[in-house]
Amino acid sequence: MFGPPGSGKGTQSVTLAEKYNCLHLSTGDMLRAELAAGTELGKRMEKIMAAGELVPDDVVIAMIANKIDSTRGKAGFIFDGFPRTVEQAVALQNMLKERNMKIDQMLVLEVSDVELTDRMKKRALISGRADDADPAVINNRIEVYRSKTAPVIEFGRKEGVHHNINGMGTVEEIFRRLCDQIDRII
Ligand code: B4P
Repeated sequence: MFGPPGSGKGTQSVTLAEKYNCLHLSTGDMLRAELAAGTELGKRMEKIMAAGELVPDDVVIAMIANKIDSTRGKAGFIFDGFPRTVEQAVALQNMLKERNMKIDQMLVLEVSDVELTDRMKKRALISGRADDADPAVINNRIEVYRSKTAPVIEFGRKEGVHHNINGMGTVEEIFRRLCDQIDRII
C-alpha cells in the first residue's frame, strides 16, 4: 500500500488485511511502538520522526525481515508505508525472492495535497502524534514523500506491479476500488 502521508494507507490496510487474511505490516506502527515502549531504538528515532524525516533504511529493512520470518498461517502480506525509498524497495524484492515470494501489486493512493493536510490536521486532534501537530512538519513530510518516496513508483512501473487508485472519497468508496483491483489477480 503506497501513497503520501495521510493518504489512507493505514486506514485501508487494516480492513484489507482482514478481508484477504493477510498480515498487515506497518513500519510507522512498528516505529511508534518502539517509541511508546521507550526502547533504545525508539529513543534514537523519535527526533527523526517528529521532524517528518525518514528513519534510516537499515532500521526498517531489519524490522520487516524479522516479521516476515516470524509469521505463519497468512495468505500474504500488506506492506503499509514500506518501502519508502528505492533502496528499501530493492531490499524488499530481494527478501521476498530469497523466500520464493514476490510483490503482486503496488497500490498507489492518489490524494490532493489540500486533502492530505486536512486529514492529518484532523488526526492531530486525537492521535497525539508530534508529526501531525505542526503544519511545517506536515509540509516537510509531503516534501520528503515527493523527493525520496515517489521515485519508488517508477520501480513499481518497471516491475509491472504499479496501479493508481483514486484515494479521494469516503473510506468505503476507496476500499471498494482497492478490492476491485486486488480481485483482478486472485
Ligand atoms: P506512517 O505511520 O506510515 O505515517 P503516515 O504516512 O502519515 O500514515 P498513513 O498514511 O498510514 O495514515 P492514513 O493515511 O491511514 O509513518 C510515520 C513516520 O514513520 C514517517 O514520517 C517516518 O518518519 C517513519 N517511517 C515509517 N515507515 C518508514 C519507512 N519505511 N522508512 C523510513 N521511515 C519510515 O490516515 C491519515 C488520516 O486520514 C487518519 O486520521 C484517517 O482516519 C484519515 N482518513 C483516511 N482515509 C480517509 C478518507 N477517505 N476520508 C477522510 N479521512 C480519511
